[in-house]
Amino acid sequence: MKLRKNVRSLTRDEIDRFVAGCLTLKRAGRYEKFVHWHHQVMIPTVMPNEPHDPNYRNGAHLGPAFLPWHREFLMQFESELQSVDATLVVPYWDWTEDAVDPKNSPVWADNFMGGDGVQDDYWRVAKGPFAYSAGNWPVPSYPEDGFPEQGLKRQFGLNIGSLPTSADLAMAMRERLYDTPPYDSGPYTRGFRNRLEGWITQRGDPQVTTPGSQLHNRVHLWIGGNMLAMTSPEDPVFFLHHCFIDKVWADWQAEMAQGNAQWAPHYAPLQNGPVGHNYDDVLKPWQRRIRDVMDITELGYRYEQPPSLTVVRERFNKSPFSE
Ligand SMILES: [Cu+2]
Repeated sequence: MKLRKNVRSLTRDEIDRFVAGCLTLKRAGRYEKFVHWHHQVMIPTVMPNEPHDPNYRNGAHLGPAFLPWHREFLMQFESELQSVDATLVVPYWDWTEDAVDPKNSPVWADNFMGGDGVQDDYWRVAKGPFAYSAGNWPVPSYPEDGFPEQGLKRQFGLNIGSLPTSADLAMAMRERLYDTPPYDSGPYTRGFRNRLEGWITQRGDPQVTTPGSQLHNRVHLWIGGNMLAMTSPEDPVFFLHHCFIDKVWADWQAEMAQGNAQWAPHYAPLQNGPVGHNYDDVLKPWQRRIRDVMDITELGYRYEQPPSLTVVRERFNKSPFSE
């Protein structure tokens, strides 16, 4: 059973190996496919009466498949990493732990993900293994996204002022339904997926405490630069962020398994929903179906505990490090 750890629990050697694994994939031309997969899946998957708009639901975002698609995507990335170093596992970044002081998160260390971009240098990341100046992390320019120069870019806090807090995350954990019709990204579409993806804003729920995008979306916006676009896996921190999103889903699934049997398998729609988002639909471009990625134990991994939320922590009384 693979153990996906909190970035704060990684040893120096584990961090170095993870960074080296990313750089090896990049050098071998085996990293770009993750950027392309994430980009290509944005073809709209709409119902006959819905708008054909790239900002509407697609195969991996703005709809129910958001969580299963990214779970499969992370597994694909992890197995690619393991082909260069069998010890590698993707770690997760619990950004609620950094909500108070996001710029000083340990993930931004010079010997881990590196830090912020520099405005006077086209927002290019200045330090660390992925810095433009280090020369080991080529990223193409994206003039259509407002980035006409090459290199990895970040803009901490420029597009939105704060990271989500544990109170924000608790609002997602309190959702009891996975998703609800019309299974889109409207602020009034209730459910765990739409809440965690970050589309339930103050417009849809006055209890939301901060203006603007929430949770998953808010982290992309706060980091800025390459993380703003559909090509966001250009920034390797994408995987640490989505690993935490996957953990939150797994924690929620574990919560749901404690009761609420009437709503099992805690996924919707089971059928007759948008193409690619139904329980039996295949997660393109891969082979597994949504129903095949519902149980992380079955998939061969687990998350380091305790989780970030006290309410979930109380449900687990095993040692966090027992295999
Ligand atoms: Cu994302």
